[in-house]
Amino acid sequence: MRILLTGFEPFGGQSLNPSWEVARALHGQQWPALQGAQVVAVQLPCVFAQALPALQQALTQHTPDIVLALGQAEGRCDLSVERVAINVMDARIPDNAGALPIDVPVIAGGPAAYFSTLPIKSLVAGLKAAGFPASVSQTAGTFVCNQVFYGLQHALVGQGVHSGFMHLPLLPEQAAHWPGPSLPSWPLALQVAGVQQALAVLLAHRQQGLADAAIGGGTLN
Ligand code: PCA
Repeated sequence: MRILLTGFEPFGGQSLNPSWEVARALHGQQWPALQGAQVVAVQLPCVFAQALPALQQALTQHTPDIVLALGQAEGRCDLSVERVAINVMDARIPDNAGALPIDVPVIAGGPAAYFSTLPIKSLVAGLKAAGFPASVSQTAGTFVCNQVFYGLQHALVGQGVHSGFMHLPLLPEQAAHWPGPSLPSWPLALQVAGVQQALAVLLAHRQQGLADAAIGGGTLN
């Protein structure tokens, strides 16, 4: 089993991005719940024009069975498992190359949205059971994270790879200097442990061919 973990470079004037700090901490690591699966971390540029080519290169190079894309979501207070990626780029701040696309499709002519192919409800339940606050999020925004999530799902349609996106809170070092009202943060070690637990849940599902233990009995995931 190969797991691709992506994280983003810092953006918006920051010098850290928790998604990359977590991904790189887990690159090449082994722990019991991984059962020998390999974890490869790849950093993606926070640049609309470069993120999807970099993602595609990583998919081609590593041919993963599971992809968990990570991103920073300032203001979120838990591990945010994203349900859906939408076909729009609508930036509120410039990306790292200064681009500010407004109401532009991620992929012209593509479907309006893609659902995550991760077992999102089981993932949230498995995180909570291990003590990590987590929730399903209904929007990954309209910035580069959503673009990458959409491009990821688009690239893997019909390939049987389990893929999706999870947003992370800020790191304490970032929150301490954040302008405006104070924002929640998680220490890096806690974020790393949470993502380790997420990968354990995803692997167990993948290996056992389980359907999502959807609360309420729906069939979407
Ligand atoms: N967060 C941004 C882009 C990169 C990141 O880590 C987002 O939520 O779109």
